[in-house]
Amino acid sequence: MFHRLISCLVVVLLTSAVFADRPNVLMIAIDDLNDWVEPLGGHPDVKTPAMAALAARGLTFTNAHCQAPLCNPSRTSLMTGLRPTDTGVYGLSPWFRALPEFKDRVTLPQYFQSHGYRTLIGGKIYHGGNGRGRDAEKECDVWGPNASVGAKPEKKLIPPTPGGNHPLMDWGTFPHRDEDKGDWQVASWAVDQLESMPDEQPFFLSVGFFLPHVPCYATQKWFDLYPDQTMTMPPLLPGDRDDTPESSWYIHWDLPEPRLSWLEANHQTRPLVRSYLACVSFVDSQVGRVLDALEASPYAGNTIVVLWSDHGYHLGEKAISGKNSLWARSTHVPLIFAGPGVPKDSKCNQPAELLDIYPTLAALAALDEPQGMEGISLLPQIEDPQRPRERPAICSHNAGNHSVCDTRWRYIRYADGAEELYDRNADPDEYDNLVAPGRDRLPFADVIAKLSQWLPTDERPLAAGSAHRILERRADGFYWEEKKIVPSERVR
Ligand SMILES: [Ca+2]
Ligand SMILES: [Ca+2]
Repeated sequence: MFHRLISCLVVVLLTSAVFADRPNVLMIAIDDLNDWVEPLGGHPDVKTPAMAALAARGLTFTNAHCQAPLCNPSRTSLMTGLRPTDTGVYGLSPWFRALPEFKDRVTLPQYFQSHGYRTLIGGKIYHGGNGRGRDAEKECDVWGPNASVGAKPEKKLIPPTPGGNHPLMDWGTFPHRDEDKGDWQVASWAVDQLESMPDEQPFFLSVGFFLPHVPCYATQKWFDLYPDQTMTMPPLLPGDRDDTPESSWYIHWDLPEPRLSWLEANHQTRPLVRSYLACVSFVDSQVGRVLDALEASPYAGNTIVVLWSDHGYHLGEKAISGKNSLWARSTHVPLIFAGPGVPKDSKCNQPAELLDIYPTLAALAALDEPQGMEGISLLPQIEDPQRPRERPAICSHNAGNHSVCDTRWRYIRYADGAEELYDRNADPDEYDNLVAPGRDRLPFADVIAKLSQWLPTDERPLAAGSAHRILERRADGFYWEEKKIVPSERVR
C-alpha cells in the first residue's frame, strides 16, 4: 500500500515535471475563409485587426493551400494527415470513421491526447456533426457547442437561388445581435475554457468558426465597415473562362452556389461581396475575443496558436461563387502560427499545405514525430522563413483533378488530361491560361514536367458512401453526383 502510494506520487511528480514545459495549443479554424484577410492582402478594404495582430506576433504562410476545396475532404485530410487521394474522401460524405481502414486513425487532437494533453473541440472542426455521435468520447476529452448560424431572418433575404433555393444560400443584414450568432457562442465557450482550464495537464483547444460560410448574415455594424458606395469589387474579368478547359466546369457542375451570371442578373454581386466582407470582419472579432482571453490567461506565454481556413471562396471570380475549383480563390488559405518558437511579424512564401499542420504542431510541441504523415513539418520554415521547400502545394478535387503550386506557377491537370498553367508572379489573378488550346505549349514543357512529377499517383478509389459534390470519370464520360454530364447543358 505504502509502495503504491509512493509510486503514485512519483508518477504525479514526474508527469508534472514533463508537462510543465509542454506548450499548450490553441487551434482556430475558420470555414470558407479565402485570402481576404489583412495578413494576405487578398482584398484592399478588408478589416481583420485580430488576425493582423496575430500575424504581427507570428509567422504567416502566404502561399498555403488546402488539400481539397470543400469542407469534409479538406478537414479529413488536415485532421488525419492524409491526402484526399489517399483517403478517397472527396465529397461531403462519408465521415472517415465510417470507413474500416480509418476507424482507428489517430487524428491530430488524439495524437496530443496520447501525449498527455487535455483535448477540447468546440464549433466546426469536423464537417457537420461528425465526431459528435456514437463514440464521441474517443475524439476528444471535452466537446463544446456545435457550429450554428444562430439568429436567422424570418425568410431568405435574396431571391430564390438556382439548384433548389438552398436555405443556406443567403446573405445580408437584418435586426439581430452579435450575441445571438452561433460563432459568438463558440467564442464564449472557448473564453470560458481558457478561464477555467485545469492546471495539471497541457491543453489542445480546437475552436472552429462557421462564418463567412453562407448564409452570410452579420449585424449592421459590420456592414458599416464597407460602405456600398466606396467598397472595392474583386477583379472580375469578362470572358475569363474562355481559355479554361471544358472539364474545368465539371468539377463544380451543379451546385447551390450561384454562378456569376445569376448574381449579375439578380443584382446580387455587390451584396454578396459586401456580406462576405462583413462576415469576415465579424468572425475576426470573435477570433479576437478568444485571443484576448488567451492573453489574459496564465497560458499567454506558453501556448502555440495556429489559425487556418479549410478552403477559400469565389465571389464571382472565374464566373462562379463558392468553392469547388482548383484556382487561387478556392485553394489559397490563411495559415498563421504564433507562440513559443515562432518568429514575430514574419512571412514565408514557400508552398505550405494544411496537411503540414499536424506534423508541424507535433514538432513545435516537441512530441515524438508522428508516423504515417503525408504532410511535412513546417518547422524548418518557422526557424528560417527563407528556407526553400522542395514540395509544392497540391490540391485535389475529386479523383484525377489536381492543382500544383510552387513559389511561381500554378499547374492544373484535370481527369481527362486537360491542363492550365498560370504564372502567378506575372498574373496573380490567374487570368491567362498559358497552355490553353491553340497556344504553343513548348516554352512551358519543362515547367510542366517539373510540376507534373508531384501529381498524385495510385489514387485510392472513391470511399464507400461517397456523396454530394462527387465527380467521376467513367468509360462513357463524366458523372456528377451519379448523373451523366451533358456538356451542352452547362450553365455559364
Ligand atoms: Ca468549408
Ligand atoms: Ca482566362
